[in-house]
Amino acid sequence: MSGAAGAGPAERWFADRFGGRPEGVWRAPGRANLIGEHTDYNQGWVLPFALHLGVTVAASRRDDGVLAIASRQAPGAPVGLPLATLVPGAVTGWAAYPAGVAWAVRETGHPLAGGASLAIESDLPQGAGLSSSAALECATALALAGLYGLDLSRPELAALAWRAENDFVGVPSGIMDQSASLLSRAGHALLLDCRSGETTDVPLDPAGAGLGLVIVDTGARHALGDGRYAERRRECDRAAALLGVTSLRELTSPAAAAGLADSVLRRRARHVITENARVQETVTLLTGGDLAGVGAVLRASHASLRDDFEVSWPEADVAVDAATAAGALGARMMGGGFGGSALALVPAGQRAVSAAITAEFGRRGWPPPGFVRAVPSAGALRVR
Ligand code: GAF
Repeated sequence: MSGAAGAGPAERWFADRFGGRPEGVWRAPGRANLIGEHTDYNQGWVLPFALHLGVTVAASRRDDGVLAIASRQAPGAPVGLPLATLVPGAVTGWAAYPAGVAWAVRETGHPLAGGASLAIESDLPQGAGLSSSAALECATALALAGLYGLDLSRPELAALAWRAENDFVGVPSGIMDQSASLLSRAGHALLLDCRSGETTDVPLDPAGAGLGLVIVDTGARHALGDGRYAERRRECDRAAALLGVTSLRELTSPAAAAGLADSVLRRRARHVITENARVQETVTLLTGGDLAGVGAVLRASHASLRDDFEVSWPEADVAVDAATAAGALGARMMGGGFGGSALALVPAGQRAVSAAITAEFGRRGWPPPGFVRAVPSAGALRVR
């Protein structure tokens, strides 16, 4: 494990900023999404898995009612926020995420009386579409629950981390990322039914299948709050309303989208309907031990995200095409879109795919992409 995976770096950072030893250390992973993109806020299915990279929070209670936060990725004096002043919109920038979680915890009736000191350390690249924000929220939620002995289940913690992001920070995300970070099991992907909240662990063992899952950080940065993600959400809601259903999840046949006169809404609905079917297909393949068969499903997902949902971006399209041409079984863009990472399913130990993607980027004068081997890992936990 790299960087901040153990308790040590966060504990040292805590000692540096606040002095002494923290009461505990908690860690929450980022996520990759195998399949099920832009389906969570349509009440559909997603199939993400936790990464080995994540955010670690070393924390102690305080007695002055202040939330003091220091991030090693944003050096400077700790940010000090009196808990009583936490209201949506009051905090901006990275500190809004942990502050939003403290706000959400208090909103559920747990006062966190004395406040807390949080020292944050991360080995997740930011803006790479690997859910660094959700990992920060989930590590903070787990830390505050641990410090104050709060009786909150994992799904409840995911819900309040999601609430922090939506209602405090003001980013209209779905529940996938927080669920993946808190509920995943090592060696498995997490099948989440976003309508019922029901989860199922689905075996995902690339190495055992002689394959590898590679994350390609395209270097193009994205922000969920830039308006385009929210626009997609509005389009989906509008399509569902016009089709007379409470959510696009209710529709199972792509033919249902044909009832929409507006060609943009028709394509948005078609993506959601076919993507939900691809999640089911992927689960069937994985359950039957056919990870290689998932390659074709990943390729179809990318085409749908590119052509129907229109959330792909040039670097992702080039990475996916180059990966496939160089021998990947399948590849697709990942996450909200407009920047971030792609995911490729490759034969184990194959360097041809990353070499081909790097060469294509170079040909276009783009900076070389980053590569991370994605290992389906455990969800958030107390490290010490
Ligand atoms: C982002 C959001 F945070 C998720 O909720 C999900 O909608 C995803 O984009 C798209 O599938 O990661």
